[in-house]
Amino acid sequence: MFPGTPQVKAPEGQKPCRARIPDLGRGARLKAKGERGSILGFGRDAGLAYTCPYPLDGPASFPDLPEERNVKVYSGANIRNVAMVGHGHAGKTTLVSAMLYTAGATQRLGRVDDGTAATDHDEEEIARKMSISTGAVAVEWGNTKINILDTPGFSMFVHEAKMVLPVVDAAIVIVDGVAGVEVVTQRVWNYCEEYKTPRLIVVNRMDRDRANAERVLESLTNAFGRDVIPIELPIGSEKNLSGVVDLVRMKAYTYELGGNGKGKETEIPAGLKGQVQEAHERLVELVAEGDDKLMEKFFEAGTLGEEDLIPALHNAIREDRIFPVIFSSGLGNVGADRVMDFIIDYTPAPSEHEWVQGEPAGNGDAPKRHESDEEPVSLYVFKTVSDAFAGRISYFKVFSGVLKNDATLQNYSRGGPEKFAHISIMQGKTAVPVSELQTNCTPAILARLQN
Ligand SMILES: Nc1nc2c(ncn2[C@@H]2O[C@H](COP(=O)(O)OP(=O)(O)OP(=O)(O)O)[C@@H](O)[C@H]2O)c(=O)[nH]1
Ligand SMILES: [Mg+2]
Repeated sequence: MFPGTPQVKAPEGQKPCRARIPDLGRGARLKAKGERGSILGFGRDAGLAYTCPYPLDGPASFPDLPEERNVKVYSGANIRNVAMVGHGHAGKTTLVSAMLYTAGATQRLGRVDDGTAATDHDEEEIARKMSISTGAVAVEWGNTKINILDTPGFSMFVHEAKMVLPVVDAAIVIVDGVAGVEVVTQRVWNYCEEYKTPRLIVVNRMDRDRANAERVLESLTNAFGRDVIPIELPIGSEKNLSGVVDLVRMKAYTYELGGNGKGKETEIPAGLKGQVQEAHERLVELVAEGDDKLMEKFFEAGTLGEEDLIPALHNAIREDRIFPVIFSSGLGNVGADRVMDFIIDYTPAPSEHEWVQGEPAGNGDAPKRHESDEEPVSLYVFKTVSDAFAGRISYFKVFSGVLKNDATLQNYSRGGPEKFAHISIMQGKTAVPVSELQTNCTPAILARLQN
């Protein structure tokens, strides 16, 4: 037992309070006025439990605890679950490495080519320099935790991308800056259509010779229609790629190729101003088209500010009315910070789903579950593999309730009970054991199932 009751830093506008630590068990959860948060920080005392008498919706700090004992708490609104999907070699795994490095989760930029990318850790993946199965990592960016599933793009393994769509709230479609839309890009797009998954398109590898934003944008609109619209433009290309312009906030960010990935806010380059203005106006018009009130405002003022654009774009993306496009170079670490910003601003949080509908058991009704710890446990297994040593391992996402280690649940697809032993959270190649999992804790969790 950890002695004492540390002071918890209250979110802005709320009174500070005392936190109680009832239990030091792994995976213990934070309870705060019916609100729920997941616990990060897998240090020596992973998963400390705290109770706190006010709702928390951001990271809570525990200043009285030694550094390595600090944990962060996230509620549904501060979680994003996304899948990286796209054609093989478009740079999905490298971009995930760039996000991890930029967010300070790794000390160096992991590379697929030298076997150090976090989500390509299998021996076969390292030898072939490509993803073969889905890799999972979580990254903390600002006050949000982004759970990322990195799927393979090689056509023989692309079914993995389809398997994960039911457990994510958005797909990040990665497209090569030279090749544009390729065969597998179209395939993953069709999967997203089937599952109605909101999409954010990242045109990546913009530092390559012959990378061309205009040509790729044309190939995207030809393939997927006029609702595909840039919300960023690159500054320079090929070896001279130096940054991006945010068309919503109308700000430019510059980077050092191969640098720390943190963009510096600067003036929009003079030579790009005309093109940026034109692209901004097209974006504003498209966003206003989907909303009568905004349309009225747009006609009155002639334009819309970011305070209107950001929420309207967020809703349009959630409803699959707009497919925004941004630009990056994973290997050069240009724009990875903006990819994370855009994921947070524009892709839906799990708490935005009112409920999820399960399969009916026998002739009964299909159960509806709300995203809440208070509901009965329901989860969706998106992948099961057989391991020579560990036996049957399943990857799943908890949609409602709290799953305890060693719990037995009813399997609706096959009928019969399933026992969940050794439940863990995946972070790259590391499986972190936990004693329980909360709703939306992460979509990449694994358990050994025994019938
Ligand atoms: N020039 C350049 N090369 C890149 C970039 N991103 C990735 N690459 C290279 O492209 C190759 C493929 O990168 P990956 O990150 O493995 O691509 P992927 O989309 O994960 O590929 P699959 O796992 O096979 O679907 C590697 O050799 C990378 O080093 C980039 O931004 N610029
Ligand atoms: Mg990959």
